[in-house]
Amino acid sequence: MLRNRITVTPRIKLELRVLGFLLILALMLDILTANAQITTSIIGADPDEGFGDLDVVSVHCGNNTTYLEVNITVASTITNKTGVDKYWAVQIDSDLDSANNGTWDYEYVAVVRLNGSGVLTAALYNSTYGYIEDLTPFGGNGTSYVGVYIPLADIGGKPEYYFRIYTQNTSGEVDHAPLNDTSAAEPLGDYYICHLTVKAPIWSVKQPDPIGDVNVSELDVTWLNTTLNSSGLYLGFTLNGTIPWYGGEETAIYEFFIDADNNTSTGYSIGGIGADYLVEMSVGYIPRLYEYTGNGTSWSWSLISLIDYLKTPGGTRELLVYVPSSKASFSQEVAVVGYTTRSVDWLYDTTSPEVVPIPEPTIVSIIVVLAIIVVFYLSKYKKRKGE
Ligand SMILES: [Ca+2]
Ligand SMILES: [Ca+2]
Ligand SMILES: [Ca+2]
Ligand SMILES: [Ca+2]
Repeated sequence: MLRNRITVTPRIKLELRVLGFLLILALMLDILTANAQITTSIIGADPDEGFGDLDVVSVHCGNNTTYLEVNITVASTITNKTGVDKYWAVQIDSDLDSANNGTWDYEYVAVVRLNGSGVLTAALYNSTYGYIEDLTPFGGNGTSYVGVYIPLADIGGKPEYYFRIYTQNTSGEVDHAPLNDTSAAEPLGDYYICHLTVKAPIWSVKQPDPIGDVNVSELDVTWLNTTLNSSGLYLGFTLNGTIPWYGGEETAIYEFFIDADNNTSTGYSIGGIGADYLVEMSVGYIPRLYEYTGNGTSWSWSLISLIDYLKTPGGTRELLVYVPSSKASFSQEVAVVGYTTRSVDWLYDTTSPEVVPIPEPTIVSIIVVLAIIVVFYLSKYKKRKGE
């Protein structure tokens, strides 16, 4: 009896087919839009060192709610070669501890592989190259790029990631990016930063600097901007020219001298301040935070940590960095002097000191303080009445 209650008429059959078709269409659209919605932007560039399709020249990243997309542009059109495997690999530091350790520490590796017959595949591995899952690659043969979609949920779903790139063929590793510059003063584990969300600071102090006071546009500061709040100190240069992508200290060095107690008798004496901290970035490297260890005039600094730039500086006129209060203590209002130079000729630009006020107390903390005062006087008043 019950079985006969549901009779599949031709009309229901048709409706089921339409429903099925719609479901498949929706699924396809979902997959397509999951990938199509991603807009990538350039986060790093590397010189053409003559390694052809295994030579990294730029790196892009972007994301939607589901995927992180990483895209590597190479120096020439990619071709397959019988008997040769080609690899483009992205090492991913997802817990961002490379900044603190000063050594490169990655948790994941996304590897795109082109085999001898021209088939492009990709997979995600852990830090000991244990297989996690297959990934969706794109580009490859006949193009000058390779890219890969990585599910964000499988790499920790973080607001930013640090990347290092390398390429490899059957005989070994070929190119590294950022450029593995062992001649640098401190060849620490530099990397690219992929920001999934950019927190642009609202400047509390903006100070102009003359245009043309140094004849190298990327060294010519036009604005020094600062903000101090309970979470840390934001520092910004606007420059007259665009910041190069690589070249190290020969090309450009950007420095912020920070007088953390606004006291000239402590720290390195420069531009009328006593700098207790220094933030320094050589072009193509990650900004570094140092603490002053000298006698006031000696050039003596000790590295605390690498710190983040808030936006990719290469190819733009803005350098934005952030010093979290977990890495430096700002006891009073802070004074900052900006300085730019390059080691090839030591041409430089320097700014006047800029004083950043201590953060104003929030409404909540004002109410709490007022409440404590009221309770204190009330208890005093009660005591008196009792006497
Ligand atoms: Ca390269
Ligand atoms: Ca790590
Ligand atoms: Ca200037
Ligand atoms: Ca000081």
